[in-house]
Amino acid sequence: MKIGVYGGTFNPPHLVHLISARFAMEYLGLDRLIFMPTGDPPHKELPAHSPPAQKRLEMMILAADSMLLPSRVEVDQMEVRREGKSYTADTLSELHEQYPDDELWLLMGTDMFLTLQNWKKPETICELAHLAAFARTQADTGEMLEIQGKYLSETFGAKCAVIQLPQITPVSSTQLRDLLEKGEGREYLPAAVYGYILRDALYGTHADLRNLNHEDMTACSLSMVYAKRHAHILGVAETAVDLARHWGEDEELAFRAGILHDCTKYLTLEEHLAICGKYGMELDDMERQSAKLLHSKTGAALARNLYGQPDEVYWAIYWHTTGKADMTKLEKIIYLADYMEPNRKFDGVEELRRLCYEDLDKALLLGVGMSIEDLNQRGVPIHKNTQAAMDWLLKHGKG
Ligand code: DGI
Ligand code: FE
Ligand code: FE
Repeated sequence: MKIGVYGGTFNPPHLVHLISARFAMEYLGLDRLIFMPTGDPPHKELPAHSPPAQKRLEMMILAADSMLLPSRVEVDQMEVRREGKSYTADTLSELHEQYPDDELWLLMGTDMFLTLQNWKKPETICELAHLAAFARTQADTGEMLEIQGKYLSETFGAKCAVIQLPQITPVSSTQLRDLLEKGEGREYLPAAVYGYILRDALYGTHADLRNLNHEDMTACSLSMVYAKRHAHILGVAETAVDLARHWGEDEELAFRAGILHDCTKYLTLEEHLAICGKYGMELDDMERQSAKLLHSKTGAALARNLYGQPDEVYWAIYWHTTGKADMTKLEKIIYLADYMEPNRKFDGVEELRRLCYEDLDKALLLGVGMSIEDLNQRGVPIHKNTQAAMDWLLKHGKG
């Protein structure tokens, strides 16, 4: 197996890192890629106000996840966890023990490549891994890299490759930090990383989480969930706005409820219970045992208490999983948008989509009915609010 090892401070990780990584995987034919955020970097001090290693690690995890290659790309915590200064030679030794039969490729920027002889134990590095330097600009391609490659191979037996990156708008982490402080730069970041930065007010950003514009609210929401759910969340927001327009409901509230509805989807049961406890939410026995049932409640709680959303948004999120008797128009819209946004694929979804624009209650009856059938088939107990939604629709709806 060929494994790429991409180290760096990732302060913050940005799109040029990801594009470089993807390009290296293709160019070198890597089976896997390991991002290795540094803990305490030996070659330079981190600039003032840099987030601690743990936060850089969390941002790197979000960035790597956004590549949507979960079985091939991972983030290793070895250097972040290691006490004291971290050296690449030590890291490679440890990786070599983990992967004795695999071919390691150390990926790095040209500045690193050109100074490799000054690192700790360059001979060990060159023995344990091949080297790949990213050439970002035309100037990088020049003689210097070739001469350095030759020098490293003659001196340390290194095997080197130069990866000429495609034309990309170059941005350095230094430039990016300056931009972020001025409220700019989000186009250089995966949305989830930008959202993480806003939520934590990193790099001098100072977003008011209770008054976010659409773009920033989207970034914050996406930063809270795995990337595989991003398309669904965006689809729900878009579909909810469309349904709101069709049915004369408030499009702004529909957007906010849609974009935030699943923001707590991947919390653990303990985390859900902590949030419910914090905001004094009453739970029944079934809810206390089910993260799936709780994510709508905790999503609502954070929408209100973290993102300053009004009651309408709170309740639309609160009821989006089970539904309930006598739902408001916005509640119906979010429930249905969640059910049939464009990424949902199941038998009957087309019919449900059509009904949503014809009769909300009929659509709801179909949706809740399918849910109950599905839960029954899987032997999952029906929550009383799901049943109450059904009963109400049968009595009052046009079923
Ligand atoms: O969060 P999404 O996946 O987008 O969709 P959702 O909020 O409708 O959640 C669906 C999950 O919730 C699904 O795994 C089943 C669960 N669920 C929905 N209704 C009930 C339920 N679980 C139980 N136990 N009882 C219900 O009535
Ligand atoms: Fe949900
Ligand atoms: Fe959802």
